[in-house]
Amino acid sequence: MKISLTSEDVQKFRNDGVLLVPNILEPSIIAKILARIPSMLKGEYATGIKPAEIKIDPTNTQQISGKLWESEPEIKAVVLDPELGRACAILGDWEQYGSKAVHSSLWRKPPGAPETTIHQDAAYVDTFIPNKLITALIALENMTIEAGSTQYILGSHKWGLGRRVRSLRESEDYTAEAKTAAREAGVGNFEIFTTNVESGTIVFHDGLLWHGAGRNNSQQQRVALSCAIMPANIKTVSVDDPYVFGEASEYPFTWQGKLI
Ligand SMILES: O=C(O)CCC(=O)C(=O)O
Repeated sequence: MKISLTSEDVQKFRNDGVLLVPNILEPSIIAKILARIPSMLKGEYATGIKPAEIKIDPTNTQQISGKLWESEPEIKAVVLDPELGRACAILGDWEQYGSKAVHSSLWRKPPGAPETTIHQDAAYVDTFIPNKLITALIALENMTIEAGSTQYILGSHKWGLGRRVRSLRESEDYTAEAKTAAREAGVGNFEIFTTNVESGTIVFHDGLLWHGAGRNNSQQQRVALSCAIMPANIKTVSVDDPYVFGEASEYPFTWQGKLI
């Protein structure tokens, strides 16, 4: 993959907390990952290694996640691609440290799957310092608004680090926790931004950005791959955590960094 970022892109990312970069992942690579999904849904992984978190309720948003690169070589080639680590380092302003992959999720919304609670990814990696995170969400199908495209509260990465949400799937009001965070940050009303995202597009978002996804009102599955990338100088401050994160040293470099 090749990701070219202009200084305007970097500025836009830092202002909004999100940046769409179209036409990055080649259709042939996407097809290989999509072809693996039926097996993954049956619990069959190419290497035999099961990821840490598997949520595959057929009527809800499905998430297969953890160190997904250890389970699926086709996914590994994408998540650990140095270009992805380099792009995140430029956007996150950590080029001197290089980048590590700390998490990856396959997000699948079958037809009818409800909204995904608006949340902050950085709240789930708070056992690492510095708590700098960029998520690269790669559309593996066209993510139309009708099919439940990702939703973002632009600028909400400036609200600071909030709490984890109670559940990504079971909220009566999927915006409730974001409303609380906005109130706590002294923000009045906010708007939710969403758009049609073409297959192969990478949407980078700041780990502090509040985001979720809409209901899939279409007849097609909606699939995306998220890659959570942090600066390679992260240290673990606590491993007493119910989530899937362990020692920082366990996580692979995706890009070695550059001398500045
Ligand atoms: O678009 C989605 O399915 C939501 C993705 C998401 O919440 C994430 O990447 O953290």
